[in-house]
Amino acid sequence: MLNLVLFGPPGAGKGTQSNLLINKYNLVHLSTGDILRSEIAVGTALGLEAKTLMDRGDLVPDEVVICMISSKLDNNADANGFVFDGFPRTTAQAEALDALLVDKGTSISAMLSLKVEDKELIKRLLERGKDSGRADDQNERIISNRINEYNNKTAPLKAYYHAQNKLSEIEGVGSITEIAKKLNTVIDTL
Ligand code: B4P
Repeated sequence: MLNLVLFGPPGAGKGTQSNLLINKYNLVHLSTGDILRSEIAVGTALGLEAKTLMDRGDLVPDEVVICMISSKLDNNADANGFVFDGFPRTTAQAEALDALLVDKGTSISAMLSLKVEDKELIKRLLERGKDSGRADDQNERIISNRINEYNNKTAPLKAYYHAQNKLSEIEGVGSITEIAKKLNTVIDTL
């Protein structure tokens, strides 16, 4: 199986590049952000709990997202592999993901980490906020909180995957096609 963690700060292009990767390599896309937003859209209890946190740019509790991913893995038992987009975001999530994949007789193939400077991230997210309807894209204070959450809780995962020899860092500035080509080059050597 090909199991990729697509990594990077908010607005780095994870969602954008995931959509290209799932088509090219016939993988299942698991975006915790998308799953949470669909829970909010249908008004589940989980969605209501997540909305307050997401609107502020805070992370949702580990137990909630781990449970969501676990059930998605069970529902896609025949997949060729997965693109994990926006998950894991904490060490507890990374450890839980490793354990879930061991249970399925597989493991993470690589972490692909997109590098983009804060100024560019803020510009992209404010631009998306003009029509995304997402409260967390609407103002610079919330975007800065998301970037802080990333720096404090999520960025340390690069060391976690580096220790497993699975980290590749890719420049995330340039055209979407150029960045996709760089990701494909790394994946094709796995
Ligand atoms: P996500 O949905 O994961 O949001 P994101 O980080 O903003 O998305 P992404 O990084 O994929 O956006 P993209 O670059 O594609 O999370 C939202 C919230 O959900 C979190 O803050 C948290 O509250 C919660 N959450 C989700 N997962 C969680 C977890 N595991 N644990 C706890 N909480 C969790 O797109 C950004 C913009 O850039 C787009 O407009 C795109 O068009 C543009 N863009 C992309 N590539 C570009 C390029 N090369 N050049 C110029 N623009 C580009």
